[in-house]
Amino acid sequence: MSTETKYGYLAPLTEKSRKSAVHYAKEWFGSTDAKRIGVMYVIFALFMGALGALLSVFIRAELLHAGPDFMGPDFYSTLPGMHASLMIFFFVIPIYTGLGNFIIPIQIGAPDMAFPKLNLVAFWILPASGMMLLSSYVFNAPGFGWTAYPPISTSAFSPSIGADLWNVSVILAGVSSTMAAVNFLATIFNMRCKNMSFFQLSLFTWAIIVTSLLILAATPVLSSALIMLQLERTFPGAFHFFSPAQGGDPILYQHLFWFYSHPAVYIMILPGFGIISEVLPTFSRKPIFGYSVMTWSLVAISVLGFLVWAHHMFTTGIALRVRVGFMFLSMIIAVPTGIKIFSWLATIWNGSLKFDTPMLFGLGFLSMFTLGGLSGVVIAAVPIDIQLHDTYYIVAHIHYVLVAGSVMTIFAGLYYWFPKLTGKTYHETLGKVHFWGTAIFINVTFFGMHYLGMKGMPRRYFDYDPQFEALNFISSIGAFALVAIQFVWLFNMLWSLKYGKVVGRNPWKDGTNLEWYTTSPPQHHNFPEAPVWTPIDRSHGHNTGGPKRDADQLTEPLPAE
Ligand code: HEM
Ligand SMILES: [Cu+2]
Repeated sequence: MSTETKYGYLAPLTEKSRKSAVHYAKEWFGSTDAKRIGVMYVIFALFMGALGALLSVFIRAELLHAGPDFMGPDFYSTLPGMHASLMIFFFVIPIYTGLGNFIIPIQIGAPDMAFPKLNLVAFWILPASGMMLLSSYVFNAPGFGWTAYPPISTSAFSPSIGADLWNVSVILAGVSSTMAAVNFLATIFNMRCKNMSFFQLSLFTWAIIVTSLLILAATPVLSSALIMLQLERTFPGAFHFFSPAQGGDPILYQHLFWFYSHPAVYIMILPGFGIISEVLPTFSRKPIFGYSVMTWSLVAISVLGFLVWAHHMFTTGIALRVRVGFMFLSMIIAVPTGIKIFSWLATIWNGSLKFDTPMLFGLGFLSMFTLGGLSGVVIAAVPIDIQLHDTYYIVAHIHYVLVAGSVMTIFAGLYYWFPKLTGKTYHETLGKVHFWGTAIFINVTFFGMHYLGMKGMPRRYFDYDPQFEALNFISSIGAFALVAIQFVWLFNMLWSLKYGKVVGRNPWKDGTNLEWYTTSPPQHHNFPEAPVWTPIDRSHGHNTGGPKRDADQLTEPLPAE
């Protein structure tokens, strides 16, 4: 076996980089291969996610007991916003972009992304803007949360350069994400292999299409709001869009911000829905239930996602009839989401289930994300939200959808595709330990927050009333354990890179999409020759054998495993 077939895209390309680690690294940093860019995204996002987790440990350490413990209120105030910015803009969104880069071209049978150089630029913007975000800690990090509402975010109340750095960094992250979205759309629209029509696409590919459309439509609105904010910060004499003292309208900022940021919550979950729609069929050994309603519900969620933003603004004094409209639309989003949940349940129903780690994360997602969706419907009700807005109930909601939701799907995807990315298996028992620890500690950390919120504990505060101590203590212990158990995962990945068993093309045996028909790890340009897709009945076909593909199109016959 040549090194290229054995190590695929991981193999050094030149004699020089074979001999020197520095050259090999340089080759990666400048590579336009979507798989290498994808891996760089994943590693970078995991690094930023680890920093975000560190900040959450600081938060929970301070809240372990009532009264000041470790830090002052000024430093504390920077933590929730920085934690959220790191997690949203630098962990969840980019890690999906990374997995998409790796998997999408392969799933559609293309050799690479449509614009490889744009792809590389889009990636490198992120470390630059990430450094900007972090360096704001050197110049007085802002304490205005991830939402940066004026007037607190104007120069009168947040004069530090740190606040400017935060702002510009988030604008740049948006630019990067827009570039990636354009690239995904161009790739999927133009580079599908023969016979791969739109309704033959995998649901992960569909999820990336819909997410990219959301990014294209929503991100420019966030950028506009932040650019307006920056103009007002830098030239306070000349611009006053938002400062009420000069006749500006702070509520206008909230409309612009949430016009992006509600769709953004779907930018942070739809690719995860896509991953789950790959994992559940593979480990249930059945095709996905209701393929076409699964695609249309993605579209419906994204359209409705643009019509609900003011549910974040129920307490800002907007007219009641407007609030009621937004309340109904918000509740209606639960319908297409429910369609997905029930279709996933129907997918596993009567399947012959295998409980490998990706499946455990898939099932964990299904049960726990639903709780987050339910609390969403609760706070979508105007009278209830007036009570619960800006309390810990919202923190509970966010974390059930984003940690029990998005993060569970990310791990499902990382375990599912680990053998494809590396050509090795991971350690299954360690994977299971990681899953159970994560699932249990998520609930220890976040469940009690529902009660704290209902009792009136406000979010983003440095201290709390002593009556809230017991639940806060439990939550903090849960959070420390949740972070600690992630080291099991890290160890597993590193250990398996070296000692994992070498795998064939389709290690799960029941993977049906094109990534399971190329080598593990795939070669540069993914396939030796352009593959030809044999159309399958996506909803009904029995898929244990996978779609029949012209085996001659691949250099080696499909393995018999
Ligand atoms: C049935 C679906 C959902 C409904 C009806 C819903 C409803 C709401 C409402 C009304 C709020 C504002 C509460 C307030 O501040 O008073 C909210 C906040 C939030 N939701 Fe949801 N939600 C849903 C699903 C999701 C999903 C899927 C995600 C993410 C994956 C998400 C992420 C968030 C975040 C991050 C916030 C807090 C934003 C902040 O103020 O920092 N939600 N949700
Ligand atoms: Cu929302």
